[in-house]
Amino acid sequence: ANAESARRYDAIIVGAGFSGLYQLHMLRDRLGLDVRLLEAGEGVGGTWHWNRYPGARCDSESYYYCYTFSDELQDQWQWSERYPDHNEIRRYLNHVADRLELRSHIQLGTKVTRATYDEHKNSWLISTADGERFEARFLVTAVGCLSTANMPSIPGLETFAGEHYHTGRWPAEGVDFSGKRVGLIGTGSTGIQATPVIAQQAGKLTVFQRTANYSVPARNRPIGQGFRDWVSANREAIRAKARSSTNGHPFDVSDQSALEVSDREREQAYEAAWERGGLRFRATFNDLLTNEAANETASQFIRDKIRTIVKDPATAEKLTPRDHLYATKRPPIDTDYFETFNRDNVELVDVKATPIVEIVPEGIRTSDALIPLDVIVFATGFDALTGPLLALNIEGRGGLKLKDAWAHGPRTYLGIQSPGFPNLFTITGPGSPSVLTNMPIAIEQHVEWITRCITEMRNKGATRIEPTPDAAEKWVQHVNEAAQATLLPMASSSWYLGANIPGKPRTFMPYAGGMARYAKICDEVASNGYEGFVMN
Ligand code: NA7
Repeated sequence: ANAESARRYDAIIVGAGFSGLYQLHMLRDRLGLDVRLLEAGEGVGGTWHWNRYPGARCDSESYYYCYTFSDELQDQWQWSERYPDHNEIRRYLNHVADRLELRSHIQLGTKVTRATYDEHKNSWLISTADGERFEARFLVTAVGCLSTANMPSIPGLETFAGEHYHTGRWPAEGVDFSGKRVGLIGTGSTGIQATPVIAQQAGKLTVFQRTANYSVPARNRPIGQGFRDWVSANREAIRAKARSSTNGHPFDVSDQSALEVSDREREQAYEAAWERGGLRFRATFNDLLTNEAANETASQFIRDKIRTIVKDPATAEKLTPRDHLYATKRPPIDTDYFETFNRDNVELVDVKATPIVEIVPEGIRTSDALIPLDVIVFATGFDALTGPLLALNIEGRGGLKLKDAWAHGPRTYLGIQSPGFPNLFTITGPGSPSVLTNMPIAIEQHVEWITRCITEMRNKGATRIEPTPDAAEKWVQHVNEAAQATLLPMASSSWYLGANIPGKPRTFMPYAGGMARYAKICDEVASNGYEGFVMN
């Protein structure tokens, strides 16, 4: 094939989730660019197109897990529950695609397999699995951070006589568990959401746990009209608060240290947060993510709760996390997770004590038992942040491959661009706050920054932008320092560090300095004539 047959656009966007849809709207409708959005899935929704496993639900609350850029869009939509489930989010994103009339510029079922920068033309050449070719000045990746499924290589999987599924690639038609013997591997946010729901349907559920996890009740519930009215009346304030927060959530973080209150006050505060439910448990005190002794009080509170809820002491002991602190790995929230282990049809296998040896036609063999299974569910997570970008086989200036440029960890400037890859913008890329925040807020900030950048390039007559190696070097260092100022790098098995993928470089990938601080840095960079970038 030659480039002559490529279809030309001003910009190609990859991915039709929250990021891609908004970026398409901005570049097409605000800037008037000729844009095409390529999406591998057969529908819009991004991560919510694929994550349809039982119990799949957002951990951010619906009133702020949505776009905030358009009052009209907000007026046209009503959420039904405190936390939206995958069906409702998918309906919402389809609604947005319709309202903004985006579909005519979205090409579904189109998997990008290669993207190569042509220095001579100052263009990106993009190829797809079906052999289509595109050419565009700008390439914007909107591929998400948790979209490349991690399938552990367990010997014998191909011999398994039953069915197996990864939660992040769930069949649209669903899976019928009734009466079946189900094995679920993994106890991250996904496994913790899926366990109670599968347990209700399955004949028998065996949960294979490698690392015990902290989880706080979500306290999901239907949304009433009173709350909706409050949200409409306070829309601006909610948005402002989310944008000026550390994690993109519009709630207050306590101004007290966990160590400056009496034992009784502390216990009452945790108890109240436990009852209120959700990720805001993290905000009970202001130093839970920065002070080990402070965090230990929260961690211990949750460990005590697990012991109270789970009736069998041996199971409770296995479920009690001891090798990391609360919220140093992404904290799950749940609906009856620990309670589920009181059911007669649910069993827990600690694979640190009795490792999985192999999969056989009948089921999973651990070091001390054969567990017969009809279905295996892999809730084993993702090759986070870098995985989806590396899967695009990106090749920059002078044939530089992204996978080589990032061989020792991702090197970005602001998480948005990488030296050697001109005119490539990575929404929620490594080095941005992304996965540490409420995603839509982080996404809006990125999309708006990229849109402003391209606007200013056009005003100046510039056609190329790329960060200097020095700016990227300093940013990587800053990302590292920001992580070190928190307890997050202490969790040695976390996917923030790439530790869940064998052979992946261990480096703390997201920017832990907070959403507000990050947005301020990005604004200053732009206002200072795109400091650290070469624009010409
Ligand atoms: P996570 O958080 O990466 O969880 C994956 C789980 O799978 C975790 O408990 C892992 O144990 C476990 N795992 C991974 N590989 C294996 C093998 N080989 N054997 C046994 N257990 C294994 O992914 P999730 O999908 O739950 O959540 C991802 C994010 O999506 C979530 O944080 C939200 O942001 C949304 P480990 O802890 O590594 O020992």
